[in-house]
Amino acid sequence: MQPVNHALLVIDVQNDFCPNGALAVAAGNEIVAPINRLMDDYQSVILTQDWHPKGHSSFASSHTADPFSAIEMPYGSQTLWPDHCIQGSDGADFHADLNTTRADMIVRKGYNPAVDSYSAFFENDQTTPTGLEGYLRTRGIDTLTLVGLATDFCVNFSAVDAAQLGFDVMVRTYFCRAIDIDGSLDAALTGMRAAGVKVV
Ligand code: VGL
Ligand code: ZN
Repeated sequence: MQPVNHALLVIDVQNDFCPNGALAVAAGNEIVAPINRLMDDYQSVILTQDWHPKGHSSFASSHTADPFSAIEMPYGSQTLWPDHCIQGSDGADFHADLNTTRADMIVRKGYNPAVDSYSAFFENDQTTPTGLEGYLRTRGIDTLTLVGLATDFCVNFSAVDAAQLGFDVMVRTYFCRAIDIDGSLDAALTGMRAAGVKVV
C-alpha cells in the first residue's frame, strides 16, 4: 500500500477514448481492468474527465479544418479533434468497467469553450488553474502516479505540469495508451523525462 501522501491520478478513461469512441485511442479499453486492480495500492484515487461543451473551440467542426490538423489560438498552437467528450453524452462517461467508486475526487476539464485543457492542472493557456493543485496540497498529497488516456496528450500535459509544480511524479506506461500523431508519443516521453517525470 502506498503512503497517504501518494495518490493515483487516473486520466480520462472515458468511452470516447476507447475503441468505437469519437476519438478512439487504440486498445484504450485494455487498461481498464489493470487500473482497477492498481487502485487497491492507493489510499487516494482521483479521476479526471474531459468535459467539453458542444461547439468547443478544440473541435475541427468548429472551424473550417480537418480533425488532427492544427490552428493558432490566442494561447498558441492547438490540435483540432473530432467532437468528443461532450458534457452529458455517453462518450463523456467513464468506461463502464472503470471502478469509479474508489474516486475521492473527479476533476472535470475542458469546459471553457475558448480554451482546451489537456492537463488536469492548467488549461492550455498554461495559466488558468483547474483547482487540482490546491486540492492535492490541502490534503498533503505531494506524490502522484499517473495512468490513463492518452499518454501523449492529457497524461503528458498533466505529468509535466505536476512535476513543474513540485510534485514527485511517476507515469506508468503499462496503464496508459497513446494517440501517437506525427511522433507525438516519442516527443511526450522525451518531454516528460526532461521535466523530471519518472516514466516507467
Ligand atoms: C485528450 C485530445 C483531446 C486526452 C483530450 O485525454 O488525451 N486528447 N482531448
Ligand atoms: Zn478533449
